[in-house]
Amino acid sequence: MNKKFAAMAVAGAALCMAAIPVSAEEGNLVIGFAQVGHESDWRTASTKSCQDVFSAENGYDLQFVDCDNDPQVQIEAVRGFIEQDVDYIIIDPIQATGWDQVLTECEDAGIPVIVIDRTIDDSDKYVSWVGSNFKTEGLAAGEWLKAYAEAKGITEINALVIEGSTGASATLGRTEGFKEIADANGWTILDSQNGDFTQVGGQEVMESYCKSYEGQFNVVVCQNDNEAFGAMDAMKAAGVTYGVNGDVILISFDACTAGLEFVKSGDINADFECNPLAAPFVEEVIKQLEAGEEPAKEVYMEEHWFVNEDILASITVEGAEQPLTVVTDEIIEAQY
Ligand code: GYE
Repeated sequence: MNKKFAAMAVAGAALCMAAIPVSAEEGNLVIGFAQVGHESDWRTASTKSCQDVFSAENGYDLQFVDCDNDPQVQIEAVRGFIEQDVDYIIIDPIQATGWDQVLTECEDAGIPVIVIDRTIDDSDKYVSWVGSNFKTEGLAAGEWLKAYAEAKGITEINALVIEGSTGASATLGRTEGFKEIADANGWTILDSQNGDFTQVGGQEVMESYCKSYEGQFNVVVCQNDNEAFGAMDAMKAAGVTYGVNGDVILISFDACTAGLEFVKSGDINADFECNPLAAPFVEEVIKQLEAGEEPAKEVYMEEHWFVNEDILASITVEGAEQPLTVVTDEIIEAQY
């Protein structure tokens, strides 16, 4: 345990100091990870990344809890880690708020918390956060659509958005970023509903959109690939064509392998990457804490914007020019 937190533990939690981590192999660091759930390909890649890095071979004892997208279960999982007196707690917060109380409990127990992926917006009682800028992703989707529509001579945008889970920072940021560009350009967002980051959710929302907005939309924005897979099934069933040869421009986020395959085939026009491989950076933070160093409060993952057509070289997002990558087999091969 690093010095700063050891000192807090002495001050705050004599009881926890006496506890012994369960099933810890001699010398292994015990890591509790409260994962969101198993809703998407992205999530599977995130879980695997943590399991690979925090393996017994690497000197860790990973206590993994799949919280099944239930915020209350996640808070209780964190309390369980405190009871076990784990060495570090990793949280991928299902919701952006509701954290200060349990993070105070972690602090009182002297257990450093590292947040990954989604942000915690109502407490700063954690050591580091490693993740993505979701608003930037939403802005990128908007900037790409603007440039693409111009290149194709499309003058009117009527968009339907399928959001991720309500209250998740990934949802909030992507929604805000895309809406900012939509508002600035006078686009119509016909509707924006929760598809819960799942294929089933995406399909259900799209089925209802196809009925309510028949013939009225030319853009669908899905806030992750799995929702896009469901939306494609719903559009197909309703006789709506999409992708580079269709009537509807389909935009997605995540850019996991299966998503990129649909970009390559032209079914998804553009896919904005969210990199799930945070675990090596989390390990770096833990190593720094073990060495008594102070890690960065925020670590941003590197990500790319993927497209099917080679008609735009780059887009400018928040003043920075970023290239667009045309998906090839080699890129798909190398993706998670
Ligand atoms: O986009 C989605 C997942 O929090 C960034 O959660 C993550 C999101 C990701 O279920 O696929």
